Amino acid sequence: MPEVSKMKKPDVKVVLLGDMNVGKTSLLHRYTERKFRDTISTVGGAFFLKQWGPYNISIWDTAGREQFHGLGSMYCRGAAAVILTYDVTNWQSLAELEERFLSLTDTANHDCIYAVVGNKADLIDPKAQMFQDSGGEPEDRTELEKDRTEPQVLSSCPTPPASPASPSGMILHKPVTHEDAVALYGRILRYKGLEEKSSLPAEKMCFETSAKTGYNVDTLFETLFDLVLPSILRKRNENQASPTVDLEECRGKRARTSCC
Ligand SMILES: Nc1nc2c(ncn2[C@@H]2O[C@H](COP(=O)(O)OP(=O)(O)OP(=O)(O)O)[C@@H](O)[C@H]2O)c(=O)[nH]1
Ligand SMILES: [Mg+2]
Repeated sequence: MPEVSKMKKPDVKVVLLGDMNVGKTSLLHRYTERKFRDTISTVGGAFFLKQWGPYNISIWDTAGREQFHGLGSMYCRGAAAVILTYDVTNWQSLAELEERFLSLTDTANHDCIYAVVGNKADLIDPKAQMFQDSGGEPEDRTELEKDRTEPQVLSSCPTPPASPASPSGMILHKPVTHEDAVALYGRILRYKGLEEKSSLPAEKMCFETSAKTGYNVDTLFETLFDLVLPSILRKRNENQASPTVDLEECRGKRARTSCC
């Protein structure tokens, strides 16, 4: 684990939220490592630092499993952007965003940006299926809490999806339309007390991605990074107006004074 005092300080925080199995960890792997690799269900959370121009952005991957639900609002504290992720083949995963995850964002910044992201588009959209990631260099990544980075042995029985069972016991996998996602985005704005007219439009903030092929993954993260720049600048201005005390520096000074 890197020494915390030597780590670059993140200027801003972006958080991935959503039900288990929707592909949050896979999206982050695709973006940072340009790979789709086997995952196991996340425990707790982990962050990855991304240098964006002169700024450092921490991207937080969180656990979707119910047992970690309580941690969600802690991860969202002070977030400048939240990526509300669902699985396009699983309607319940979209419903869960509203029922279980939206309230966790109450601790985010007042000007937090919300993206609604339908992952696994390769399963329903030939465009996403045929997409080929043009590559790029993998990112240096920093992990605070190691969750599941060891490659998992390929299994014919992946983590079961968090879908409800029908009365007959069949798993329900009703696909989600883009209109469903747009409607949810509208309800998120209402929940936040925001006017649609003065907010970022749903067309810009509802994405369909595939962590498997890389479809729309760079567009998602980089659109958000551009959108959080004003938040970074505001934070820097606030810090300049009321500078914080650097404890390390103080300790150093005190030590120097006492030994002279
Ligand atoms: N076809 C397809 N499968 C995907 C995609 N993204 C993820 N998966 C698969 O979905 C399963 C869950 O992916 P994860 O990335 O672990 O999901 P998660 O949201 O991080 O789940 P938790 O950590 O439990 O919250 C794995 O079997 C992935 O291989 C995708 O874009 N397309
Ligand atoms: Mg995960």
